[in-house]
Amino acid sequence: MLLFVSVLLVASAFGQSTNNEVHQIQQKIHHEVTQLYHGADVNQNGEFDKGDMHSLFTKYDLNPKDGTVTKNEFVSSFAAANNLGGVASGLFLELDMDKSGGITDHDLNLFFAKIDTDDNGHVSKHEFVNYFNQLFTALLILSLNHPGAA
Ligand SMILES: [Ca+2]
Ligand SMILES: [Ca+2]
Ligand SMILES: [Ca+2]
Repeated sequence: MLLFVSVLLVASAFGQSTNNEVHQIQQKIHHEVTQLYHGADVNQNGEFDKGDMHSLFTKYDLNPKDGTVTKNEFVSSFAAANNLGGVASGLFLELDMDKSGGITDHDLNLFFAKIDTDDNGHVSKHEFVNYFNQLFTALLILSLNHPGAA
């Protein structure tokens, strides 16, 4: 639902922005997503796999370390790790697939299946970059138009 609303807002925001602004935002997102992909392939095997996802999850599950990543845990670690702090809250909502208020193993499995768009059990770089480009574009435009909302 969030994503659907975001896409509508992106559509209207793009209508108001100049092509140049849109281009700059897209370049920034592409750069950040590429960086994110390199950081996300924790075990350096050339694809984003479930092992990587769990390594990242363990990094976020710090305070307390209880198998659930809360919004606070996620937002503070994510904002510290890259230049995408503005989308951290929106990304948390996306990752909390079952809307339980925290990210757990259950969410990670649902999320992995969502990014694996061709359903072959592997998330390729192409799938990863495509997914996060779209998501971050939506969240970033949302946060620019509605500071504090995303
Ligand atoms: Ca925790
Ligand atoms: Ca959850
Ligand atoms: Ca795939």
